[in-house]
Formats: sequence, C-alpha cells, structure tokens
Amino acid sequence: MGVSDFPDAFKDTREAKGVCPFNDQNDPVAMLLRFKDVRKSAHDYKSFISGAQPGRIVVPSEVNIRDTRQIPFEVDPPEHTEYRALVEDWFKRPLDAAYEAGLEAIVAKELDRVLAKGKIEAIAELSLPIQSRALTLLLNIPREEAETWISWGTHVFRSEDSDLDGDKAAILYDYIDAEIDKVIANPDDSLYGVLLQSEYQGRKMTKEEVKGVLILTFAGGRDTVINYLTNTMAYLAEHPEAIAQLRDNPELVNTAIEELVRYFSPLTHMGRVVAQEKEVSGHVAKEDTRVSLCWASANRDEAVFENPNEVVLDRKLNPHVAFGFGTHKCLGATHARQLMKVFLRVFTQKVAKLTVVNAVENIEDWGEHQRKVGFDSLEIELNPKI
Ligand code: EMZ
Repeated sequence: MGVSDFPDAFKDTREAKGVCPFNDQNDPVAMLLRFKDVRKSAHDYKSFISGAQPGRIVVPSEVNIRDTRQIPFEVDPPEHTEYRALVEDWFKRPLDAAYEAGLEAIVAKELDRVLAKGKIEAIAELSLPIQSRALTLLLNIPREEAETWISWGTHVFRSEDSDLDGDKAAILYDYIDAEIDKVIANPDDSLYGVLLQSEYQGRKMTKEEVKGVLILTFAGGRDTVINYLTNTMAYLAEHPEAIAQLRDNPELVNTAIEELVRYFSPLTHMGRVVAQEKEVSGHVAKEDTRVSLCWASANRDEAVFENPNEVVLDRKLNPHVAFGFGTHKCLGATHARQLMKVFLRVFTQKVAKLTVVNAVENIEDWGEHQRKVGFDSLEIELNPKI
C-alpha cells in the first residue's frame, strides 16, 4: 500500500449492517454508514438535531471542554436559518477575485520558502502555515496574526496525549474573548467587528454568540484543511503524472479538488442527537441517544460511486458529502474549495516533482474500525520546476 492510499475502513460493516456502534465517553454513537441513510438523516433535522447540549454532536463529544454553543453549527431551524443568513455573505467572500489573489499570494510565498529548503516536514512547515495564513483572509485581519495560531499546532482541542485537551481549548477561548473585547473597544471591519454589529431577532449579537461563530471558524476548518493539503501532497508524490496533467489542464482542477476531498473525507463523521425515535437500516435510534453521519463511509458507497476506492481526477458524477449535506452543510466550504483550487494550481506550477522521505500515518480509532485520515508527520523532498 502506498502512502497516498486511504483504504475504506467501513466497507464490510456498511454492506452487512449499515450501522456501527461506537462508545464515546459513555454516550454511545450509532454511526450511519450508507450514503442513502447519511443523506436522508442529514436532511431530517427535526428527528436528528444539532441544537443539543453544546459539544454533544461532535464525536468525540466536547461537552466536558466546552460550554459555548457554536453558531450556526449547533442550532437548528428556525433559529439556524437566521444565524446562517447573517454569516452567509461573509463566508462567500472567497469567490471575490481579490480574495483569490490573496490566497494565491499566500500559497506562492509559502511554497517559495519551502522550495528553497528542499526537504521539509509538510504539516508543520507548509500545511499548517498555509491554513493559518489563509484564515486571516476569512477573518479579514492582519496577516501577522497567523503566527499566534501557527504556534497552537494542528488541532485546537487535541494534543499529543489527549483527544480532548481542556487546557489547550482554553487558550483558544481566552484568545477569542480578548479579541472580541479589543474590537468592542476599537470597532473594525473584521469578522469580529461585523458580527458585533449584526442583528439577530432585532437585537445586537451577544459576545457569547460572536464567540460561538468564531470558535467554529477556528476549529471547524483547521485539522480538516491541514489534512486535505498534506494528503494531496502525498497523492501528487505517488502520482507524478497528475502534476503535469493538472498544470496543463486548468479545468481539471475543478473536478480534481472534489474527487480528492471525496477520497480523503477529512471529516470522518458528525453526530446528531435523536429528538424523535427513528429506525435507520434496522437500527432503532432511541430518543436522546446519538447517531453520526459518516461522510467518509458514504463517500465510498459502491451503490453511488463507481470504483469508489480509486482517485479519478476527472470524475463526472460526484455527489460526495465530504462537506456534509442539507441544512448544516459546511459554512467554510467556499473558502476551503478556493484554497484547494489555488493550492493545486500554484503547487503544480512551482513544483516539478516531490518525494516522500518518511510518513507517519494518523489513524483514527472508531471502535472496531480504524481509519486513516491523514498523517502525524510527512517528510517530503521538493524539486522546483525550472
Ligand atoms: C467543531 C467541528 C466542526 C468542533 C465541521 O466541524 O470541528 C471540530 O474540529 C471541532 O473540534 O468543535 O467545530
């Protein structure tokens, strides 16, 4: 198996049963594995709610390390609709040409820096800095602020010894509190400033609500984007022909990013709390228990995808759910897609070839299933295109 192979961890259980139990901190989760069930349940926000106790829909549950409700992520319609409408335009800014040019400048600068070095550890030296610097555009704040976030490492809630690190999470919460206070004192046109001026149900957004949007913006697109970038480099290292193909056919980039995100599925699944008892693929989901929508499994479902375990860069029909589905589909997807496109474009223009020197896989443990989601470390050697 090559380093860029990401096996389908759920195939047998998906086909045999469709549902897989997983015990998370004594609050069990029934993982729904089939594409059809995942989409149908994502759509059914009345039975499978997001607006439960803050942190409970995340697996592993964050109820012990978080009280703030992430907005609009942990709210359901009708409230969700108004919150989402408040932030929707802001999160569509990545479509502006100036934003895209900003992303391009960030990726080009980071790549030039590592190309001069030749050999790097791709996560710490490239994926994390790119993700953090790109986030300054989404927040509309000075580029230097990224240095602080880079120092936090890949995940804001996880550390080397713990999946749920309360101390580390507190760094993010305190940081956001302090930033909100600064912007209250000196209003600006950052995401903080815009949210503080926004009105929800006819009154100004509270500090706690603004914090809820910001925690989501920081945490939701961090390890996922970092894994996507790193995994893409592993793929290009093992498929050198794709570098030239993508460079020579710019339109291929559009289908390629969708295919790579389907194949990698950086977010394995997302939970919901059962509000009304429901049966899904023979599993009776009892009220107040949890289910999860396994995007990673759905994205390899043979009932929907031909050759699901192959990366087909020009795949035509690709209704993947890597960014979720329905009401709660990823708010940051426009930013992520723009970054993914710019990254492929700039990378293939500047890099002739890359080689993996050493790879340490990051394997997630979901009860009886082990899923490769990315790398803990990926050392690569880069050769510039002259
Ligand atoms: C939550 C989640 C959002 C959660 C779309 O996903 O991302 C996770 O990485 C965070 O831990 O709090 O933001």
